[in-house]
Amino acid sequence: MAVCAIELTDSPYVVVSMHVMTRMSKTVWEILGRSGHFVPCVHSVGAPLAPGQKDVRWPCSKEHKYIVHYPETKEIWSFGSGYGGNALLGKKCFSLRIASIMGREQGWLAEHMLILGVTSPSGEKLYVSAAFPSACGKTNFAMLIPPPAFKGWKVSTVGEDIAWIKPGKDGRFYAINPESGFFGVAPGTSEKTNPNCMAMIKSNTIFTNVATTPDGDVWWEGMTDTPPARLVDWQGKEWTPGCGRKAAHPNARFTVPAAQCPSIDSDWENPQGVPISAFVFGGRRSDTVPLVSEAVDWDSGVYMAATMGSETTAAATGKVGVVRRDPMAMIPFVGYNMGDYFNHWLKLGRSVPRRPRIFCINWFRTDVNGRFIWPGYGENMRVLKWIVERCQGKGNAVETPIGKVPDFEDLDWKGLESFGSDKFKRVSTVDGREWKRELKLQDELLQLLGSRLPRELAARRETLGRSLG
Ligand code: TSX
Ligand code: MN
Repeated sequence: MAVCAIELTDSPYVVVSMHVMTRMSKTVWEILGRSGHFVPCVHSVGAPLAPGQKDVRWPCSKEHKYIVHYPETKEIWSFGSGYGGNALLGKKCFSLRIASIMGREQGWLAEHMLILGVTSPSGEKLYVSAAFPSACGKTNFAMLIPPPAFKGWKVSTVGEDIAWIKPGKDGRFYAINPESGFFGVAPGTSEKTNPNCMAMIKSNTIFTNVATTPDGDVWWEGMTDTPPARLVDWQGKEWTPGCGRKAAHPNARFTVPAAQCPSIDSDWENPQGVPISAFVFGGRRSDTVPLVSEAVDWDSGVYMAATMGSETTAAATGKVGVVRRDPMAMIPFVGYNMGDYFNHWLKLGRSVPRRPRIFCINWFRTDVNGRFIWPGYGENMRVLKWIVERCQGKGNAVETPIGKVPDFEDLDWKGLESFGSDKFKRVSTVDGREWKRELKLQDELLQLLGSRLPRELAARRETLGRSLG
């Protein structure tokens, strides 16, 4: 499924980062020969270093930034930005925006999804692909470590950001991770939230906009409970715990080879991809959306994915706590009309006989005091196990107007006996009043699509409205 691309850049930062993120090598020239096809990418930071300037931080243009994609000729031109997604053109620009156009033309999907494997104690292995908007812990989920009570269960990582998914000859979808590295958000990453990741970034890692310690190590908010007494912050200034500034930029990053991931899957570089049994869509919602639900069929699943949203967290842009719709976590990345994109999903799914089941998850329901009810992190394995069992035709579920959900008894609670059925109710009830309001909010998104809204999605909206009364 690989595609060749060539990026010209004036940034050494981009060169070394691309070496981690892609399979940059002489082999590309051999594959291309004299006439092979490649995606041409040009990048300039748009701000030359002054003669003799040795600043290790990269420059960028203050006035002009253009990140331009040409769907017809599949070209990418990026000017004026040094930031990852705008400069490492193989990532969002190519693997999602241009690739989504290629996928539409050629009958496959380029998705903003992690890919993970779940192995049960019996040795049976299933693959799951999942899409989350930002601030939902996608990288943490891709590298999940099951709780001690789940002896014999294993989660392995194929990718944590992008999946290319194609129909296989056996009637299943197969997915590859087109990248060879992880470009992850540093703040919040710790031994508690993602021990696999902390082990992974001990070597061969490029850190961007993090703080540094006097002994030359790195630090960011959330890495340890107590910050070091003295740091140099992400802008090179002296920093102490009480100074009132963030030590690391909130979007500080690590760039690390995927091969260093302790949970990397044995088939992560299989050129055939891995067979996908389930698509999972998530969001950050304090109410309404249950812990987990399964769509009744493909079209309902696409509706769920198309209307998924997250409550805003950072106050940087607009209000906190309002639902922002981000269908399939692809709003910034689909290279063509969004209605046509949903239609592509609907049609492609119909053409694949052994299409995956579709699930929707939400780790973020809160109680009356605003505290998270679900423990999250490794405990998400309980939800993942139910998803796997559903795919195997084993797990039990009860029907609700919005889809199938597990009863309390349908999840495995061993090792988490303190999480009683009343707490479970609070994370998983489907409230008719809340959902009627939710449908009204979803209408705002569907209306934006105008005449490009696929008939199937309009029909699903009608069905939901009727079943909620
Ligand atoms: O990544 C997260 N995941 C997925 C992990 C596999 N986060 C971090 C989100 C921001 C990037 C979560 N935060 C998750 C989660 O499942 N759940 C929560 C909410 C939460 C936060 C803190 C606690 C519990 C849940 N703390 C204690 O229980 C002590
Ligand atoms: Mn991403």
